[in-house]
Amino acid sequence: MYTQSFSVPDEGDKQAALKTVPKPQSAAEAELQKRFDERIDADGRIEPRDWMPEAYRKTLVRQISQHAHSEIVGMLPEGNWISRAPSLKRKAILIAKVQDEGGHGLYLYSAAETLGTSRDQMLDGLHSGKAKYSSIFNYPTLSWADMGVIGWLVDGAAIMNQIPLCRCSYGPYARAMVRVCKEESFHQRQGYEALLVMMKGSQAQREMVQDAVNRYWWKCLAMFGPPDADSPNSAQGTRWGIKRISNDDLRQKFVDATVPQAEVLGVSLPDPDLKWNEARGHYDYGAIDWDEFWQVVNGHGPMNRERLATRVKAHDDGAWVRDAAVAHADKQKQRALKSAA
Ligand code: FAQ
Repeated sequence: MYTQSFSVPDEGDKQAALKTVPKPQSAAEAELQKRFDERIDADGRIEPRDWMPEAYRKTLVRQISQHAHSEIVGMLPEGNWISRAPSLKRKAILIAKVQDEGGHGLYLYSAAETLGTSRDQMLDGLHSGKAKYSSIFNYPTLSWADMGVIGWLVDGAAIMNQIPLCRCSYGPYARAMVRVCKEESFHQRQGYEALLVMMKGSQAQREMVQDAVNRYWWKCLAMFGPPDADSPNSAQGTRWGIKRISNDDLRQKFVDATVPQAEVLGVSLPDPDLKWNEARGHYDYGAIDWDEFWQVVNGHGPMNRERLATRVKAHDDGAWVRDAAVAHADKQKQRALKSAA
């Protein structure tokens, strides 16, 4: 259930690819499909109780659950620095940010549950290694500057990708994204501000920031997903109004927005091919290492094992809380039955 339920042939022919969605069987289903298509074409919203094609449902469960997993696994690299924050102010900000990411995971699991999948099923997918989560969280956080760079670049990339999702065709996902984006924008600014302070500090601090930028830049570009030509889910996701802007277009927007921010900060971006292209009206940038990306996505990044092991342990350690909540709910039910009798 965590991978695409229908395969899109890599023929470079998007129309042919769209035809792989199974056709409705009965006249009643054909009518429902027609209404669904009309609503999508009119840029309307699909809500949990509306009829929807199974492939649309599965695609949303795949994307929303992976997004939720990314948020909660994304708590780990920064959580690692809470006890080592350089001041009370930075510690309070970091705790708030990490808590927000946990909250984002919860809104997203709830949104995915409206599609008829349980949280346990989704977590099983994550813990067994079947479900994906964002590649970016499989890298270590080596210095305090990584906290600033994650805010500036990782949250910056996340916002770039998530703003169009506020207009996604599935109502609960789109609504969750509105709040998530507001919070992410605070995350991005706090990271940038922390870096500005460090860049005005000592030479050692400036070098620490540059080192963090060097390590994270290319990984952030890969966060947007494979190039459009190698993105099997894009054509159908776009047709269904889930995806509004393509992986490559979002990546380009991110580069264009980030280069001037790097100049203000006084850091260089580690790409000798990065330069303004007057004819395109965009920055050109160098080649992304897609082999490394797929290695990481397939579980072989520097921190994949540790991230999953930490998540599984946290889940197991929390079993008593879930058991206590179930026992409490059972007691309340018994009491209600007794007083009704
Ligand atoms: N990492 O055909 P496409 C955050 C997979 S939240 C791992 O292009 P699609 C907040 C993809 O799933 C960051 N896997 O797929 C935060 C698919 O595999 P599948 C997460 C990736 O869905 C900040 C295969 O490659 N954001 O950072 C990645 O059309 C700081 C082929 O790809 C979201 O999840 C990747 N980077 O487009 C937290 C946003 N990219 O499933 C803490 C919602 C691609 O077929 C601290 N998701 N893959 O087996 C999306 O917008 C889309 O799912 C994309 C991928 C754009 C990620």
